[in-house]
Amino acid sequence: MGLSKKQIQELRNELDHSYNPLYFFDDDPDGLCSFLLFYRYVREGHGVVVKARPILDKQFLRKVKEYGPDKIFVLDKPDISQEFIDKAKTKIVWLDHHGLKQRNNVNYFNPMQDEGDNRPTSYWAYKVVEQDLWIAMVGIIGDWFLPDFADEFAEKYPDLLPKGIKTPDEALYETRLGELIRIFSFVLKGKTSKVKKCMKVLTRIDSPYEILEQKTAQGKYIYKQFQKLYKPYNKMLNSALKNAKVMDNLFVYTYNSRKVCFTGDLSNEILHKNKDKIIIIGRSKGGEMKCSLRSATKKIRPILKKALEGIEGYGGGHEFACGCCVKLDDWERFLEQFKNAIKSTN
Ligand SMILES: [Mn+2]
Repeated sequence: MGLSKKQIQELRNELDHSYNPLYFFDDDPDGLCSFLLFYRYVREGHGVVVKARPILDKQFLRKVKEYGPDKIFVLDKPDISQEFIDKAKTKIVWLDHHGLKQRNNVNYFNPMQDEGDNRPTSYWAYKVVEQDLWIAMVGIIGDWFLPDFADEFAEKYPDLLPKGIKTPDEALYETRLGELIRIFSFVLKGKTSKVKKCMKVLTRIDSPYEILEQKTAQGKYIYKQFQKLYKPYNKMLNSALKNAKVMDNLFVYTYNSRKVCFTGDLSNEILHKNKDKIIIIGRSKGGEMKCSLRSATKKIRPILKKALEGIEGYGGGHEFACGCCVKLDDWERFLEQFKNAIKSTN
């Protein structure tokens, strides 16, 4: 069920009555595409990507001051601090699909109001604006969801999404639409100034082919920024596939701190190639191992919970996709406990 028609209309109304909106959004394709959908509908305002933290907090008040918006839209962010809301002194509209939160003085839209409906933010943003289908598809499938209008898209762009694709996983790794999603995902990993430039360029691109086939100067620019980050990623992917520790059904690969964090992307792609395994990708930094965990069939959240017992660390997430952080001194013990937990939760 998700958001009602009335709520979608209300969101559209908020956009129609804003002349200088400020958008804060999550740093993944779902967040970026939600922003692009709204921005391209209003054609005014500014976007700020909220990187590497789940909460929009007082640190971002200076952006409010800088742009002096008449309205703030917060997209795909799991949380906003009450302090930010109170001090922004601007109307806030919040569209998200993570767990429900209680905050005062915000106009809050979350499909989770109906239990279990966590369709991506860009799915709802598309319902609001009803334009730029290709951007909506990038955001939605980038969040591992195949929407009801995927067929309509396949009809219009059969070369990007062939008919018969039945899972987001296939769409991500076996189609040209998947390549486009990776491009959107990787341009967000660059330096802030480059990310800003890419955001701006993306607000003006009118067709996916401008990027995929580098048909315009703008499309070429996006593609080039993508490649700068995709090349080192690919290197690491190959190294992971070659050098990982594989124990029964567990695939573990760790690497030392680099400037760019690839753990999420690596774990997804490695899972795609090893569906029978549980994947753990860790990045060690500052005495801690930060991990992404993935599985196709085995619920890993309860396993992770058991494995963390008595360990200095924390973690959680979805049933088949989790994250955790473990002190390096406890790493080997954590892995042992993880292996035991797999066996005891058959
Ligand atoms: Mn999302």
